[in-house]
Amino acid sequence: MFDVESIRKDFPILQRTVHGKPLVYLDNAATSQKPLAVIDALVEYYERYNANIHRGLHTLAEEATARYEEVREKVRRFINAPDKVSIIFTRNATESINLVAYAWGRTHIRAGDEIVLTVMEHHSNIVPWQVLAKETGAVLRFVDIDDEGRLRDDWRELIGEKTRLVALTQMSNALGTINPVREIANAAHRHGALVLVDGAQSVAHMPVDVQDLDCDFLAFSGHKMLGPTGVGVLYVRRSVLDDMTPFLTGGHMISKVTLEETTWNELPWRFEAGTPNIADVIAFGAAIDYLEGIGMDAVRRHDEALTTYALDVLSQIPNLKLYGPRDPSDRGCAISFNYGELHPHDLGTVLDSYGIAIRAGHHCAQPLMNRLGVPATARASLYVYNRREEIDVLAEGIQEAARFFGDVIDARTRA
Ligand code: C6P
Repeated sequence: MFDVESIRKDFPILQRTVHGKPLVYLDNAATSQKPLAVIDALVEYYERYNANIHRGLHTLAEEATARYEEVREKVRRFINAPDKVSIIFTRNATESINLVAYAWGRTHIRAGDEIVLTVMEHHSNIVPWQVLAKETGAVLRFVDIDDEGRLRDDWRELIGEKTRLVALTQMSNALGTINPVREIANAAHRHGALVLVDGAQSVAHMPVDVQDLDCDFLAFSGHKMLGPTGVGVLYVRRSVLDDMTPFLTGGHMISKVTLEETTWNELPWRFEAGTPNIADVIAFGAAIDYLEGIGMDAVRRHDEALTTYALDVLSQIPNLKLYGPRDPSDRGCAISFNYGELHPHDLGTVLDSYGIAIRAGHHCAQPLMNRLGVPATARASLYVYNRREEIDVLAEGIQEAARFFGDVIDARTRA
């Protein structure tokens, strides 16, 4: 049974006040809060078995190695990857995508090849491909969106004989849109192209199954799904992984080094150079346990119900423009909006004074903002511990801010 009140008790930060008001945390698309189980796992590692992994023969090193590698298996299960060696730990989704651009892109993309992206991508899924395209002479093509922020059907024409890679987000961080990844992957594969899914938002909010999506790469971050910062995941289809060259080189990713040459370590350690983020990976395992305890279907149902409520309440505020699909079943719970001429930064600052944390800005999606014709939006993004009352507080806060700035503008006009 999904019980938001008992979930809230697991998150110590939700007890705090901000500017004398109870914290209303609605910036989950940026990073989520952490349950005690995750915080405890971090403390336990440093208090009881802090050691480097894969190197030492002593007890602490063996314990740390076992706990770290257990998380690889947990991640495999969580996204239903067929093979544990397909799971590579990175620092974040951004690094995961860069790893693909370097370790696969540089050896597989040539002048004239096409990489298909969408206009709703986060900068992390645009910039690495721009850099690669500049280096190789490849061409980037972008799928456009319709008025509700859904992908237009033009991907059917854009994906063709020249396409080598289709890289797209499964859930937009700025519009909430959930994209038809499986259908797009089928089209890409028919043309011999690979598919990279940016799962930075989706993996935290809905069941994601790489076999079902039939993707070749899936990139995501632990910190948006209750885990600590500093842990990312890259899933790579096994047959593709065998054909990739290392990204970062140095310790831990080698098998044998002489003064003349080096042979690589086995998969997946070949792609994890240097001492990894041991403590945070182990605590990320606790985050996965926590989410599995709730159940990802239940997480999705909660998100959808709360999004339905939020869209309903927010759409009743005059002058408030909502972005993204109106049908909650087509979207996640990152809800972007603008109020009249009010700058989202001003709105965000006033909301903060009421204890409400939202994000205001371009959400690292400047091409999308250009496409929408706005410099920025305000964004409220929800998660497992949010409840309806907080949406009401948000709606009240927006209206208070509107009154405040309305009065300021009136006073200026009178002066
Ligand atoms: N979006 C947001 O406030 P990192 O920073 O590497 O953990 O995640 C990057 C990233 C990639 N793709 C999508 C769809 C994302 O939403 C993000 C992170 C945050 O929207 C921080 S900019």
